[in-house]
Amino acid sequence: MKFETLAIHAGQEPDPNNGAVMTPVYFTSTYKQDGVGKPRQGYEYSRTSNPTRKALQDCLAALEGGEYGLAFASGLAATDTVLRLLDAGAHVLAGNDVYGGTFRLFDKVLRRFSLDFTFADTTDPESVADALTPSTRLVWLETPTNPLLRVTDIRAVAEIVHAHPNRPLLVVDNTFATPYLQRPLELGADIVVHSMTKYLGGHSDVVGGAVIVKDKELAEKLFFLQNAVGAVLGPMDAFLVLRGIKTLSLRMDRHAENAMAIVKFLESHKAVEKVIYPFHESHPQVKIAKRQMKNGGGMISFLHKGGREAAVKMVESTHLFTLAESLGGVESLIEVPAAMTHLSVAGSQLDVNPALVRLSVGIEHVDDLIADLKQALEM
Ligand code: P1T
Repeated sequence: MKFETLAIHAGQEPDPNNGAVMTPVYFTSTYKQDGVGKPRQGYEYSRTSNPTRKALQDCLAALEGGEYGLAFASGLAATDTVLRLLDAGAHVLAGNDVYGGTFRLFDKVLRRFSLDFTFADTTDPESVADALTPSTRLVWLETPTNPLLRVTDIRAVAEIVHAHPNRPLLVVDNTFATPYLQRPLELGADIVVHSMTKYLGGHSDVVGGAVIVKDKELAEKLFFLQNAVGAVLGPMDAFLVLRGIKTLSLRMDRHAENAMAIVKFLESHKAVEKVIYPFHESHPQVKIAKRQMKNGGGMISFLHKGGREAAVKMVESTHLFTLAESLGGVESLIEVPAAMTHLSVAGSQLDVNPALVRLSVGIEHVDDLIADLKQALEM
């Protein structure tokens, strides 16, 4: 079946008890057993498994072209659980432009558990090859990255990583693209991670994370960790994400259509130094982006010519674009990453230009969005 059909039906059947078309929200922590050690339909306890969460997990697996999906309480909980596949002493090679919270988890938390991290420019497959060490067990990519929208050739990096004698795991955080635009498992990645808080949920009303894999053995390790660590998604949140996913394709098409028009507006505005968008001709990896993504997505970053102060003034002057962290909802958001979502990378190798403005372009009418940006740029 095609993506749009899977988004509505995968993992979801009318309820066998009463025919309810929408997946019920199973608010239960535990399940009656028919005898000692005889759970019904495999459900024992909701940290381990819950039917609403299972429907979402199965849907996610189908959308990413994987076999197994796992849902977590947040994107970072998903990331943390994946990193727990590793043993102390392992080296992780990560992209040098990742979400500030991912960097903070790696640098400030997981280093304390004797994992070693280095950050490299993954848009250049050669730098990945150079940065692999005999201890590398995992390579972590975002593409497009947050907030610079850099694009990594997943297939090229997968070939390099898998040719290494350790065969490290290649993980792709697919939050910005979503499986509608890009399917990393089909390009050679071993694990896909999402912040479902963003486009998958799509309505800024839920925090959640996901992990999707193809390999059975890897899935067994991850299901063990999901249960043993316990950072699971609750049933109400699973329902909200299931509902959000049903319109993912429509939303992503409109996000991208609006973003393209806004890119055109921004590039011709005198207060804008540089516009960054994966499908724009000036983007250094535009060819790769067009090869591995269906459209350019809904995220735009741009440098304000007036520097930090002008950027701050501008984001404080919009009316429709809400000044807020996060992204991927139907409503448009605006922020200054250096002072907000990426504050935790300040002073590190991942430092972000303070004049950078990030837009999460919503699905409002594009004329209203452009008018709002115009008045804010011209305040
Ligand atoms: O917020 P959470 O659901 O825990 O997801 C973390 C995360 C992981 N990966 C990417 C690419 C992300 O963008 C995020 C969260 N990002 C923001 C909150 C933000 O505004 O950039």
